[in-house]
Amino acid sequence: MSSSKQEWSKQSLWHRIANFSLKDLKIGVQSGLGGGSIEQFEQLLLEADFGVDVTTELVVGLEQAVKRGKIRSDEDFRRFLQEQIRSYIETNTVGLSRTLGLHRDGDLGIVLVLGVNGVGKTTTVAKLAHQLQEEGDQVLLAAADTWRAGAQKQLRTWADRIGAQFVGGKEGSDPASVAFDAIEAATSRGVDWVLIDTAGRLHTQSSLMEELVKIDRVINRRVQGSPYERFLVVDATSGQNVLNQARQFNAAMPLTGLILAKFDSSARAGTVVSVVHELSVPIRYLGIGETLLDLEVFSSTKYLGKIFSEDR
Ligand SMILES: Nc1nc2c(ncn2[C@@H]2O[C@H](COP(=O)(O)OP(=O)(O)OP(=O)(O)O)[C@@H](O)[C@H]2O)c(=O)[nH]1
Ligand SMILES: [Mg+2]
Repeated sequence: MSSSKQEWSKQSLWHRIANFSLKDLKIGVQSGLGGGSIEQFEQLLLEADFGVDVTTELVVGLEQAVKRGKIRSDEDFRRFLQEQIRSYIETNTVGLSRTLGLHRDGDLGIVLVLGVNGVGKTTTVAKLAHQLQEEGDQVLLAAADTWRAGAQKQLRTWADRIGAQFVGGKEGSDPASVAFDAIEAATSRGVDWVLIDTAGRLHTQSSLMEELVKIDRVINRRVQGSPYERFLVVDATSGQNVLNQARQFNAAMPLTGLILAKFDSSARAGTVVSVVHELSVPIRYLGIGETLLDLEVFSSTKYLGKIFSEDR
């Protein structure tokens, strides 16, 4: 286990939440909940970016469970929290096989990677490509970031390092045509996967979001039933703004997964819960560092296990 993997759970505010005890909550089996302490708990949930909706539901649920006598010990309390949070984050996170959970059934698999500036898109593309190549698949990286100076070179460098193929475009050229060229090249060369990196864009800039819709349209015309993943990379340290980003990108094209990058430096993991709760888009991977191996397939059991078991 790399040190980055060990760190993320330690820093988490979730620890403080999980370690909140019945004594802190002033729950008496007869007396119910103490007023001030439940507010403190609520505040902790909000600080951890669970968002207002999820926080309110959790607190109301907790109050009801206490009233019904279902929570009598710290163990009950922790189990209650764990199960509630699990119910929020478990959408279709399972069902896709192999190490990365990516299926292609003999067809060309296409992965489009989206997100706002600097969240970790290009690094994530490289990590995914590396792991697929390690499994024996051939990967082609497509640099559809024709916007930022240096973006082409950055992805090409990753491709060379990993031993993946590369298709790019001139600076300022149409990113949709890069996607088109990449899929053409992959098809004719018999490559297994095309991973398409896109430019960082603000979810509030409609012309840039339109550009994405165009890329999506080009891909959809080409895929004809092939597996096509649309992953939104978000910065796990960004808090509730992630929810706004996810809403806008998901409106531009239905996302098939979220990738929480920079999870190693995050203390605001509640974000995950509110995004999945509202949009029903599963979390697929956690980025847990800057190296090629620092990408974990998301597992709610593992995630909750870590949060609720360490350093009580
Ligand atoms: N700690 C940590 N750093 C990460 C992770 N993923 C990416 N980074 C770092 O974040 C920075 C930005 O990464 P990029 O992959 O270039 O981000 P991007 O979204 O492609 O950026 P733009 O193309 O400019 O929008 C780099 O320094 C990466 O090393 C992660 O999971 N953990
Ligand atoms: Mg990039």
